[in-house]
Amino acid sequence: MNGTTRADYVSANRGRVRDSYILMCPDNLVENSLPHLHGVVARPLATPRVRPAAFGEYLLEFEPGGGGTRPLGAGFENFLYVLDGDGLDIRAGGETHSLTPGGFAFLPQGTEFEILAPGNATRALWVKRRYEEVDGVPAPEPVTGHVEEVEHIRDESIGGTYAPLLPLDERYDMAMNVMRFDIGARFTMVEVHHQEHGLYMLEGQGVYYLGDDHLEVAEGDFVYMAPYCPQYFYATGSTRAGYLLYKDINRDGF
Ligand code: UGY
Ligand code: MN
Repeated sequence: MNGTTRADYVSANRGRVRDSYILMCPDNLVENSLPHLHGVVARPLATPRVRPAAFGEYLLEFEPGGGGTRPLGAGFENFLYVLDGDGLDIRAGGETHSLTPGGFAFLPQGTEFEILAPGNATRALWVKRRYEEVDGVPAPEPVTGHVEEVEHIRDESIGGTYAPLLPLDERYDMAMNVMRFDIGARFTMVEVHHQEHGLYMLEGQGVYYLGDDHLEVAEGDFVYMAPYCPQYFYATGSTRAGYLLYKDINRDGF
């Protein structure tokens, strides 16, 4: 590679690994491949190797025409969110959904999916976890949609809005929320809760207080927050900040 990149200076590294959180920045992400995905660079963000994470989250970079060579997702519930590019075709349960940036699909455990980037390069996030069944609680349904078609609900405790991409009722054991913060917005409390988070910065920048640290975060950064990690965010910069947040919900923690 010609020229000097920020990664040439070790002291420019912003990545952090702590007991209660992990920060991974674009400069930290290593190329991987995953079985049955061809023409796709996979960058694992969280997996159960980050103890105690009970979910996987991957940044997928599709080359034109890249995709799955067979149905994927067996044994897990799966969520896909298109970040940018031409989009993805997701085929599941006999239907094809064409997702553009901001589009998403949730497939309950037991519904495998085919995936293809039919146009030019596309980037997407893939979240997977094992569904936690509860006696007497019906199974979740598939969901597809677009972030701009979902209601963005004002929440004073975060000083911003959240858009639940999935229903929040007890059939669902995971939430995927898009949170948005105007310039200067801040949480009104330091949250401490038993759920874990996978947070991907979609836009803007801000400061995350995690455990005992204050960390600058910006578009493209990923944060894993373990259960009980104290967390507080305030938006900085000159544009709106936003992130996509995974959270396990509606289960008792046993
Ligand atoms: O729902 C949440 O736990 C959310 N307010 N947490 C966060 O954004 N760090
Ligand atoms: Mn939280």
